[in-house]
Amino acid sequence: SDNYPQVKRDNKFKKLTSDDLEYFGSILSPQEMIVAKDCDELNLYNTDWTHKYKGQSNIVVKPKSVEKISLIMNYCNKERIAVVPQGGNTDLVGGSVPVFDELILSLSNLNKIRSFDGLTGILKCDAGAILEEVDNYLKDNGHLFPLDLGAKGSCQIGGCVATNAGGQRLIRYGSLHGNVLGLEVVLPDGTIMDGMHSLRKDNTGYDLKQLFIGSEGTIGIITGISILTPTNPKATNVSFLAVNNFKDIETVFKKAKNDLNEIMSAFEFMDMKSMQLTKKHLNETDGNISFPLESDYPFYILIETSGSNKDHDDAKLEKFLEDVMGDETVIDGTMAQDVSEIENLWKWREMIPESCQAEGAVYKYDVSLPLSQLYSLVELTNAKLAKDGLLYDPEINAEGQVIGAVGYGHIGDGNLHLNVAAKEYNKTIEKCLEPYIYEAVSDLKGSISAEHGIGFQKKKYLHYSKSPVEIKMMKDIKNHFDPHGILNPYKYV
Ligand code: FAD
Ligand code: 2HG
Ligand code: ZN
Repeated sequence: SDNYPQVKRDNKFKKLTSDDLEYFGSILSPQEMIVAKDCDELNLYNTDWTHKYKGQSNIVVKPKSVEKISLIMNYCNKERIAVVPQGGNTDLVGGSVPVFDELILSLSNLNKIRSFDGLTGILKCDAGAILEEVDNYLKDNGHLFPLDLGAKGSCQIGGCVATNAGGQRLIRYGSLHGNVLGLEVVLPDGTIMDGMHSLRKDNTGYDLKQLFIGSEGTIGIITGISILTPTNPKATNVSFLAVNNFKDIETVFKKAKNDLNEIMSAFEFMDMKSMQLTKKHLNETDGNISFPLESDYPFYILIETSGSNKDHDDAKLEKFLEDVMGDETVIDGTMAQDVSEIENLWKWREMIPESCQAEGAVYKYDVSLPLSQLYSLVELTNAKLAKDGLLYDPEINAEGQVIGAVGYGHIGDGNLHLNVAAKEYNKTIEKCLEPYIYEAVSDLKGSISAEHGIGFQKKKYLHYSKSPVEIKMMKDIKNHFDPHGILNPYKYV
């Protein structure tokens, strides 16, 4: 289709035969396999979350054990059958779905918690465990998962590690590169690497697990994760604020780092247009929820604090809010009073991705930029869309196919999410945006992916963020682990 430019199926990969199906059937039960042409269930595994990419695989295997995964990989490697590892399929760069007829290896049946140590906080679990379920389990045990994101109800721990997902708590707990203590990985030839270590300190040579964190399913199937989890802070506060311009967000952020310091656990921003799209979408789908503030403002900030002493946190946050509202940096705001209000405020932030594609399509750019220039990319993009005559406006340009470029994201990490909401995916819009946006990011010395990865979408654009020497080294690593290139082909490297 239009979204698959200039890629051809690589004929070195075998087309599945009845013998292959028979082999899979000999090691998997009927519940561990989906094989049927065009059935609805298969469609779900073939289609990505944004409905931009659609593969044509006729088979999903869902093994219940690491040993079965090992047997399957060993067989696929020998037979040159291409394989796409799939977790919760919430990937936003087209990485989790096949491009052609690759076999889909879903981790969803490998979903147990293996062990938890309440003293050290070290959790060991299967890759297919769902983030929200693991987080709930940990909360019952006085801890929490050091990563939180809007897709928590579907995404899997293995998928998060495979993309090195960042999310809303990174500002507080750091990245998975720091929290993951060990991994169990099935290599492309079926070898099981048992690295489920539980040591915080282990300087015995190359840190092999790091290669798999963020590898996006290109060099191994992650089957087990050992991770350090923090104790669950008992007191949580969330405030939702409005400011007049982006510069004021910087001011509030600087002050929050100083005054809220160790209790700050999230600092997110949203622009007016992203909230307008979310209002529209939530009105249509969730009539019970009303916008937290009286009117529209140019920018919004969501600040979360979490600590161990409610009175202490309340006092700090109240003083902070008094200051920023007193000098009118913050022009309006509200604070959640209980757990359900906290959830409601977060909803306004977490529903933006879904709302941006409610009109049919969305072009997503997930970039790191120097903080002071972070929002300029949204302005540049809207100007470019207007110049190319693509912006919809009922009075001036009723033919326009683009609703607009919106900006939001994780300010604390210098991570902008630029979403271009459109009515459909088409080449004209794509040509207007790419490589324009990647060039702009590169000029500003940013990264073309802050947290979602490269996948299929940004494959052509890796050189905007990596040097030729770095790309060569990445290819060497890929070839070392996967000499036949069977794992997640056509993507990344
Ligand atoms: P999938 O989408 O299934 O796969 C992701 C990639 O990893 C694919 O390349 C796949 O081949 C590979 N893979 C999956 N499982 C394995 C495995 N066990 N072994 C090897 N490779 C594997 N990301 C952020 O970083 N921060 C956010 O705040 C954030 N918010 C999101 C909000 C929404 C609403 C959505 C839809 C997505 C969001 N994401 C975010 C995108 C993010 O990448 C995923 O949510 C998550 O990391 C993917 O997990 P998953 O289990 O769905 O993996
Ligand atoms: C978020 O922070 C996610 O909400 C998704 O990373 C961002 O959809 C996006 O562009
Ligand atoms: Zn994000």
